[in-house]
Amino acid sequence: NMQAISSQYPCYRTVEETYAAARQMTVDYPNLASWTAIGSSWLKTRGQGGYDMYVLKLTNKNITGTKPKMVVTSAIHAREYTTAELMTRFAEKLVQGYGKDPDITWMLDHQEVHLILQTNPDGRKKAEAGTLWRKNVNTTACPTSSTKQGVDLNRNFAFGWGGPGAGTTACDETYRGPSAASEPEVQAVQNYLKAVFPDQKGPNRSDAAPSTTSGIYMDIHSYSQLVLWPWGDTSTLPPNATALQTLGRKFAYYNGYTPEQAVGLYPTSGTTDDYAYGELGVAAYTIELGNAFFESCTSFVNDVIPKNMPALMFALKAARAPYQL
Ligand code: ING
Ligand code: ZN
Repeated sequence: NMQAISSQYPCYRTVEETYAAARQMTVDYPNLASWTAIGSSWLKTRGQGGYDMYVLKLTNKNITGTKPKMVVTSAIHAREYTTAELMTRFAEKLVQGYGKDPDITWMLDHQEVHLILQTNPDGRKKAEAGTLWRKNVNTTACPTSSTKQGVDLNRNFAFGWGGPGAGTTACDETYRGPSAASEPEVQAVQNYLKAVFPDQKGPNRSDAAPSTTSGIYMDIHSYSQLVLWPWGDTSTLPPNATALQTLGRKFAYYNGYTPEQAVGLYPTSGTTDDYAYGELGVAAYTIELGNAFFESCTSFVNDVIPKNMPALMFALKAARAPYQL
C-alpha cells in the first residue's frame, strides 16, 4: 500500500504502516510506550477523511515524577519520507534495547521521548500517491490548482509568523497560511509542545538573563546534511547562543553534518524550531537528513541510519543535562 513508490522504496513505511508500528510498540511494550491522539489533520477537521495526529511517548511508566523530555517531529513536509522512518526506527531501537542496553534502559527510566512521527499525514498520503508534495492539503489555499494548494506547515508556526522567507500567496510552495497557526496540524503540535514544556518561557528575541533549563526539541527534514539552530529569520545571534551552538555542533559531530544558524541556509519564518526556542525556551534544532527527500533504501540503511542513530542517542542524553538558555 505504499502505492507509487512501493517497489522501489520498500524501506519507507506509509502513514498507516507507521501508525501500525507505533501501536504495535504499545502492545509489545505496554510499560514503555503510549500512543495518544493530539489533534486532527486538515482533511479530518473537514470530515473529508484525513487522519488523527498522534504522539508516540516512550518512558518507563513504573517510574513516575518529572523527567527531562526530548520531543521530535518528523515528516512535517510530506515528501520527506526518510525522516519519519528514521524516527520510527529510533523508537523501535529504544524499546527493543530496554533491559539490554544499559544506556537505553537508564534513559527510558529517567527521561521521556515524545515522537510525532507523521506530522503531516494528509500531505504524506498525497506524496505516497506519487506527487513530490511538501505542504498540507488545505484545499482552500490555492483552490484552483490541485498541484499547488496547501499551506507550508513549517512557515505557519506562531513565532515570527509573517516574516521573511515565507510565501505570502496561497499557491506558493512555502505559503505561510492566512494567519499564524491557522492549520490544525500546527495547532496540534504547538498545543502539545506547550503541554510538554509548560513552565518554560521563551527567550524571545533578547532576554538577557539565562535560566537553567533542560529538554530538547528537534524537527527532522530532508535534505542537505545540516544541523540548524534558530533563528531562521535573522542573523542576530539568539540569546545565549553559546549553549544552543554547543549542543548543535556536538550533534553535528555525531552525524558528520554541517552545523549552522538556520538563516544561513536561507531566511525562513514561522518555523517549528523558532517557535519551540522563541516561544517556549527549549533548545531547538532542524536536522536536514541525507542527500534527497527520500534516499535509495541502500543509502538510507547504510548512510542515513548509521550517521544519525548515534546523533539521536546523543540528543537524548543532552536533553537531560541542565543548560543555560
Ligand atoms: N528545509 C527547511 C525548510 O523548511 C529550514 C529548512 C527549516 C530552514 C527550518 C530553517 C529553519 O525550508 C526543508 N527541506 O524543508
Ligand atoms: Zn522539510
